Amino acid sequence: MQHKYLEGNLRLDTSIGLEDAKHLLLGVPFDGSSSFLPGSRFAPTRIREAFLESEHDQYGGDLWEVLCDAGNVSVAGGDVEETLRRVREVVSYLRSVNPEALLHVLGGEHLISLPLVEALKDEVDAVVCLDAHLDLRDRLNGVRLSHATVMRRIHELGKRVFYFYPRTFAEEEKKASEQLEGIESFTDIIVGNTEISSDNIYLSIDFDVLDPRVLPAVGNPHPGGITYEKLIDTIAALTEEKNVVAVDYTEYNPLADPNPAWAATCSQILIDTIRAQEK
Ligand SMILES: [Mn+2]
Repeated sequence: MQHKYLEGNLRLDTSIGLEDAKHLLLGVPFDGSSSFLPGSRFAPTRIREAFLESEHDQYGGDLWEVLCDAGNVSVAGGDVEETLRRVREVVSYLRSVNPEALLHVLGGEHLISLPLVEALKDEVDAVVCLDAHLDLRDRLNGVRLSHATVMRRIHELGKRVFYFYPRTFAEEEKKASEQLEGIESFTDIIVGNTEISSDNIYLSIDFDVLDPRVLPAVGNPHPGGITYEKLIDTIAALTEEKNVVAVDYTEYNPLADPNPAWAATCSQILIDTIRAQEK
């Protein structure tokens, strides 16, 4: 990997190159704004390990032939703004090398969606957010750049934000979601009519959208939530009806995870998302 902010030591050794891949994998091992359980910085490596143990050809066609792993963004320690700048720079570089590939980004915490949408702002009309939370605060404890403010910052970029399955929010977030233009929430998806008015979407998957009985190892667990099957069906419906430009997978926390099954759940969601595109 050529870029100075890309670390390739832990990447998957797939058979296709960066320029020719249909799917690009990128890790952002950053959890610098976590307000409850830190540890999602270890997720990209754990999800890759689980990926190696999974079957890649069970649906016909081998993922190793369409996927290239670009490695991890080199995170700037405690410097949040510098880290976000590096993410933007790396994504712009990947776009210049391969403008066609679908980008799959492993967080890390949810704040990583901000520099990703910024880097892809000319390609993306709206962000579709699968999340227990709205992440619409203006500040969290006075902090502007946080996992709890990320969708507010993205909305300020002029992007619409569509939520599926949110189930907990602060009063400030509820008001913002009602008063700000271009924000909508859905409790279900209607296959054949996703009710989303934008065509080119950025899909943001916060793993805490899942019921903690399915995946408790997240930064901010909350009771309730959807099944694994519902999540996969939602991704499949969005894939069929929209042009998905990039997908992020955030908030899985290996430090809250004594159970290898949970990394496998995250890895399988990545595999199923790629598979939905390849159908
Ligand atoms: Mn969340």
